[in-house]
Amino acid sequence: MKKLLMFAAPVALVASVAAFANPTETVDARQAYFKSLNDVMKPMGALAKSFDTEAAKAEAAKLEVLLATDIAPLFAPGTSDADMPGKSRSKAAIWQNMEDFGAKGAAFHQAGNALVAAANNADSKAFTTAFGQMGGSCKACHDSYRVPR
Ligand code: ASC
Repeated sequence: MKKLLMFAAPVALVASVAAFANPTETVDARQAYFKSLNDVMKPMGALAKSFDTEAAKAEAAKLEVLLATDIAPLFAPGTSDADMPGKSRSKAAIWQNMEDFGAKGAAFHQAGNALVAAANNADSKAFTTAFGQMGGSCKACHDSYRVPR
């Protein structure tokens, strides 16, 4: 649990996630969070190919909120695929490898922060590089810890 807190942003939490009433609510909130992340990553992918400063800044502002969200409560114990088959796609391996999971979360934050900074600096080259790192950090976690469809 302690390591999972590495997901938390070092600054004040803008949009902290409350504790959830039950495992179903937890998984629903988790899936909504990652859907929001995907909703930002899609336009950012387009911007990584064809940069536009204002659009990049607008997406970066959304990403910043997501990065400032403490997602530890979204990975409450009892919400793995083994606990909730057909509902959860989070492998039980997460809770057995919390240190590595936290390290992957930290890499995700580092890449995300670089992406936000590149957008705000109107640095298209850095933006493209950071977008690649960000996608890599998503994939690394999925490869180890997400049940394939
Ligand atoms: C995305 C998204 C992911 C990652 C992953 C990168 O935009 O929704 O899950 O990038 O595809 O490999």
